[in-house]
Amino acid sequence: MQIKAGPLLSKINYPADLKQYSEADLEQISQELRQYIIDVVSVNGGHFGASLGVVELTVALHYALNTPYDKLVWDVGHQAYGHKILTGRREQFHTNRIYGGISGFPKISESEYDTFGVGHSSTSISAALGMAVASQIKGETDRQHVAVIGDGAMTAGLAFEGLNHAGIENSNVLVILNDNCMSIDPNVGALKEYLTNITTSKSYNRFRDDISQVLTSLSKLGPNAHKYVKKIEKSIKGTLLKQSNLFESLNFRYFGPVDGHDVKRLAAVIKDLSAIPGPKLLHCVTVKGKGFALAEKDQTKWHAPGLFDKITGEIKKSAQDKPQPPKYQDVFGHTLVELAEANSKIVGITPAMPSGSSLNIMMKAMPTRAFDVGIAEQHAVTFSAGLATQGLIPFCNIYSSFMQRAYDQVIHDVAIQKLNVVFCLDRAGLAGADGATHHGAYDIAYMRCIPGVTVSSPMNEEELRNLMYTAQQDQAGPFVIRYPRGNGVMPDWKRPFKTLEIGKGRKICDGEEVALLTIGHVGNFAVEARAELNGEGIYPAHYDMRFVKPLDETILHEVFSKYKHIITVEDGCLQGGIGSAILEFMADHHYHSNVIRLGIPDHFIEHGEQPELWAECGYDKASIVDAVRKVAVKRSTSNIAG
Ligand SMILES: Cc1ncc(C[n+]2csc(CCOP(=O)(O)OP(=O)(O)O)c2C)c(N)n1
Repeated sequence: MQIKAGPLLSKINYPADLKQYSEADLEQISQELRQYIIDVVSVNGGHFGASLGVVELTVALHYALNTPYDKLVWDVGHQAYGHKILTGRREQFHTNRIYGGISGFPKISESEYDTFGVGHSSTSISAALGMAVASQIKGETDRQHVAVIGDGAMTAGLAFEGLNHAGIENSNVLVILNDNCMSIDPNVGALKEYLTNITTSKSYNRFRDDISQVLTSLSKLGPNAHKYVKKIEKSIKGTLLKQSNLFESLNFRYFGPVDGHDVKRLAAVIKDLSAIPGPKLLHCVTVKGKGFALAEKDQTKWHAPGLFDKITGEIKKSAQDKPQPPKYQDVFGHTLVELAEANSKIVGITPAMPSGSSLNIMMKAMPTRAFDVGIAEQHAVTFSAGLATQGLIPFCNIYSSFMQRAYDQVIHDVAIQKLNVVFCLDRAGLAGADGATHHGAYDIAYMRCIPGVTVSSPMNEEELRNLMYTAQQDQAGPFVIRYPRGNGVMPDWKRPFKTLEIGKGRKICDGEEVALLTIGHVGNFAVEARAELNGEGIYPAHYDMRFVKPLDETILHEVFSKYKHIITVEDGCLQGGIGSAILEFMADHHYHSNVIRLGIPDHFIEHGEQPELWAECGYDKASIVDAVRKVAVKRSTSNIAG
């Protein structure tokens, strides 16, 4: 459905069109841009509050800078909808995050205005610095390089690595700190408190007013501008900045805090800052969800609310006539509290995803035993390792794709020391509309090669509970439990705990000729496929492997002895996945069966609904049916229970 833009916005296809308008029009343009985002996201879904919060900043940046010559890097990129709309993609914006449509994040291959592909946080300063140093080397010293980073993203170590380096390179980097006090959930940590202090401090506010006056007059001063800035800076440093400023101490010139919703002033400040060489930081205060009252009020809920009625604000839920199975994340959240009530050693850790992982359930029930550590996956893992050295049992919950950040910590800090950390990897497998940056495609491969790590995946809610129960009893080193985004299959999921034998899978049914070996939730696709195949007189066996490592060798010996064709199914990359592990087993034990592997192929999978992506990759129910049909011999009756 095509949505109509307002009268000014509809004439803006590129930043050059925006620049035709006078400063006096910028407020109306911002308003129209905000409305357009509301109109489209309400019927299409996607991230919401973050883009609303930077509408004015987006307009000001494209008005003041010379994009795409000047390089603009958005951190995370979930706030870049306004940027997309102003840079040639207004007409396609209704396809945002839809299969085959534009990406929900900036992407180099999509537009020359997208200078850097993002999705994972806190990369913008390093990337912008790389671009700035490249410009310097190429002699393009008039080019600006701007990183827009949120206060949440600023909590990551990577952001500080970028600041630390930028502070000694004399290149043109402007960091715009978009401070809205929010991550997805309320932002956490000492840095947040520091930023709040600056924002509310009287002396800094006076400083802000002084600097604003200087900057306003600067544009009229032309080439002598630097001299004046230096002079003013010196006097300010001598007085106001006596209370030391974190960014100043890293050699950045700090400006702000400024009102991030005053578009005219922002445009003027950004223009003026462009005239100052070297590393600079503009502290910009915004409200997440600005302009949509409900989103301003409940910022976590409106981070990515799904479809909603833009007039009433009612979030649309599909009506279901019977009880639905819960989300895996909620089974994790409730089960962890249940386990922690019985075992005082259990603690919970999340790097900035309390709502997304449902660790917020434990944070509420047991605030002293559950920790949101900020967007800091590496720290989350090593912090968990430290807790484990003291005999606690950390359940460290990290989205599979974000865990990629903390790989060395898993090996170096946890596995080599054989520490008992339980890693719960949420969003394992194809994650859906967030696309390639967010799919949890690699964890089976990257975890199973580490010595001493148990790697498991539940086929349903009960198995998830039992794996968590087993993991806290197991004292044999790191224990990984991977599970997907979305719902399980058991409305009646709260069953009594059972200890599972490590490295033991289960036979779901015997069969003829063909055996399906599945890991995790995709086992349910195989159950559905079998039902269809049975109707055609085809009877594959089915085993839920449950553990990738250690592999159930008893099952594998049985399968390789009994079946001609073995089809492995996994919601993970084929290279190095469980199918690969089974091929290794086959070679090591000199079996010669026909092994067919279904899983994620060796290229990056874009965005779309999960079922669309499962089908594309060839491991949804229909693909399993096809794979079995190709090798199986039909018969009309069977004495084998399906
Ligand atoms: C490495 C990594 N961890 C976690 C996330 C999930 N995530 C997406 S947006 C976000 C919050 C970012 O907060 P902030 O930078 O302040 O931006 P805001 O949404 O407030 O505008 C988080 C935690 C991510 N994208 N990347």
